[in-house]
Amino acid sequence: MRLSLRFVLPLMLVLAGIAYAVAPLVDRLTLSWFVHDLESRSSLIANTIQEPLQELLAAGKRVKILEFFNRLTQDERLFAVGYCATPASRALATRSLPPEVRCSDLHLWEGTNHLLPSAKGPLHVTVRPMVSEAAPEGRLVLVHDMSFVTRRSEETKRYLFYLFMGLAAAVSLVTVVIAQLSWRGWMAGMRSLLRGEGLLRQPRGAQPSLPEFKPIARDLQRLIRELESDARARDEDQITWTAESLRAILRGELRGEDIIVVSNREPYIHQRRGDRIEAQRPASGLVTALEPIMRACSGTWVAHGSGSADREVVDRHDRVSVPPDKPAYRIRRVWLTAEEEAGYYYGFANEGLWPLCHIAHVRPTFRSGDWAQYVAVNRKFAQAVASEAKTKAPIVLVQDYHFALLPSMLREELPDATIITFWHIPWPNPESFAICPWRDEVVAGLLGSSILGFHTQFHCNNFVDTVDRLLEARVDRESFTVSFGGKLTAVRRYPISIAWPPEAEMLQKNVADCRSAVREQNDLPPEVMLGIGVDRLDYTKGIVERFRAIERLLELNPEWIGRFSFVQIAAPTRAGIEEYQQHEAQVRATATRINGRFARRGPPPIVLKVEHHEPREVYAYFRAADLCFVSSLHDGMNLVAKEFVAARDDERGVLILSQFTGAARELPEALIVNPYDADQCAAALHLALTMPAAEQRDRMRLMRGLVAEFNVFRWAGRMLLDAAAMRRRGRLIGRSGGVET
Ligand code: ADQ
Repeated sequence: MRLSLRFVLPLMLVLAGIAYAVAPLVDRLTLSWFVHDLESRSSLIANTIQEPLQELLAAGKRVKILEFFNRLTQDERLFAVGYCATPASRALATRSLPPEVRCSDLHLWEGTNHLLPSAKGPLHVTVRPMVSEAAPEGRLVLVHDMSFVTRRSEETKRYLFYLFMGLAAAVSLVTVVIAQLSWRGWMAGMRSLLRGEGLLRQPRGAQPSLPEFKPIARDLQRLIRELESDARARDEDQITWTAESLRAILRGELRGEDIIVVSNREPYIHQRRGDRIEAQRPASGLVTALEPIMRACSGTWVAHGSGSADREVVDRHDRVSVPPDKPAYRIRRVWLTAEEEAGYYYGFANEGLWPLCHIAHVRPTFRSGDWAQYVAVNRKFAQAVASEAKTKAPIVLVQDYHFALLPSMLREELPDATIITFWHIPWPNPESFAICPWRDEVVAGLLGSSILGFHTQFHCNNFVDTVDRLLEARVDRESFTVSFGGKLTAVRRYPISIAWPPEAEMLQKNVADCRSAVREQNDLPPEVMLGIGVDRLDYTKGIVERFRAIERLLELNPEWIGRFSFVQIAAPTRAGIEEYQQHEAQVRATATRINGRFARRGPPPIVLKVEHHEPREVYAYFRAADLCFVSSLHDGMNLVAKEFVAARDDERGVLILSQFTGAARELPEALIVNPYDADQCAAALHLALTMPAAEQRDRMRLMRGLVAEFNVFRWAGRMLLDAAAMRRRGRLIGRSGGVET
């Protein structure tokens, strides 16, 4: 409307100006037409009255002549009539004859258009010869009132003005309608461009993008990306990422935003210990990373309530405020029946998706009953999130493979939400993934996300290839976005990490004390060289392959027998799944067999501790060890590798790292190995055990520098800053789309 006025008013003024400019021309034109008419009219009158006037003149009836003239002037336009017998005589005329009309001047006016001004308006004087024998110089004067010409001219000007105004309105209307239509077309095109659509191949039935955008599209997208990466580079150079800086940035960037985290595991588990209730904080990188966000934004964390006292501490909406000593955010607990947990968690998530996504040669098991529970539990969480949302557009952080369907379900419940999904495990190639009977549903479910994060670019590539293979979606490999069902998902790499610096408590005990204490606790001689492995007892971690590598080391370099021991801390996990029970048995049997082979001469080569340890104890083992061996057959990232590096503030110790971990891409200074190659791993073990202190320090320094810089606060902060930028861009596009409507 505002645009219409801005356009129509000037146009009307211009047209009004034109109307006024042409008015004098109209005046002149109408005057010449009317003068011509009056000439004709005067000739007609003169011809018509000639005969009766001649007769009256001949009869000398002056009175009759005057009556005759007066009758003639009853015509509203004929103002006066007069007759001059000679230039010297007095005019015989009606009283209305203007005094300026004198017989002496008539011969001058004959044949011309003579106009006289008067109070009523201009008068038109016509002189016609009225020759008779008695008066050879006789002349008839006809004076017409021309005020009607002025009136007509005014009327004409007025109509002309109205005509131009009407014309202006019509032209404006047509122009505004056309402008609106093309503006909307352009804006729609621009919006789709900014969203990354329109450049790529169109799915069948989709509207083709506006051809006029194509030349600028790539440039525009490149510019946006450059600006974003510029800003990102600037941010990341300038920010030292700590829990505090993350909190401060979030307060600035996401002031007042409604933030909800969804994960299977809760950040605080309430357990009953006799008549006391304890709030346990699981040792998880995820909790460490996301808690500062929740504290900064007073968010809500939706998770499965699994603790024995969880139900006792919640309010009637199943909420509890945490941390217990200083409440800053709340947990909304979702209760699962045993059947739901069996199908959703143990079944589809851990017997289906986990082996499907890890290439560890364990076949996934797919059961339709598990799938049904997985769908139902995802739906249950979607409803819980929707009921916790304080605004229509919250930021929801969905964690891991337990919730592949949640993003699209949430999108239905909260269409304006910004959904960031992080997939903590690898994404396999499309051929491997395609064996899942519900592959399309899983991929489509994830594409409900605004941002979908993986640890490595390789996993991003695999996901995008899978989408390309399975769904009718548009994939832009330049911006790494997928457009599916009219919604855009950005697929991004966010390598997870650990908190840096580690909590002071973890490094409290000095390295020398850790070395002696750990050896003592495990009945190992003080001088024995020590290796360490810390994992959940999971077949993807390559524990059996690790033990075989140790066996091979002792075969190839027997000088290490009795001088090297490896402590494996293995936390029991998913013990309800048969595959894990078999794996545990295999791990135990392999350790026993190898120990049986080499234990005769001194301490056992392998010390297997199948139990959970507190993080402080784990760090003491890291500090006590000469090497840490991470031999995952496939691992999204592997935080143990980073924790070992963080624990070594003495800059000693060697990390042996599987090439199949995400961490291997970030820590090339580790000894990178193929865990399936026992000889290569044995050589790496030997190299580590003999590595000079200076080389250990050089490698450790570089790795510590990387973990310090790319820590878990950066992981969380980067995702949220991207979400904030996405929301800002969305608002901008929304606003520019709303201007003219
Ligand atoms: P996980 O497969 O659990 O994580 P990882 O990244 O190594 O693997 O994290 C394990 C965590 O548990 C570490 O913090 C470690 O210290 C701790 N831990 C392991 N064994 C323990 C024990 N016996 N006692 C105490 N603590 C123990 C998944 C993916 C990974 C990804 C993470 C984070 O499989 O690839 O790095 O998520 O995204």
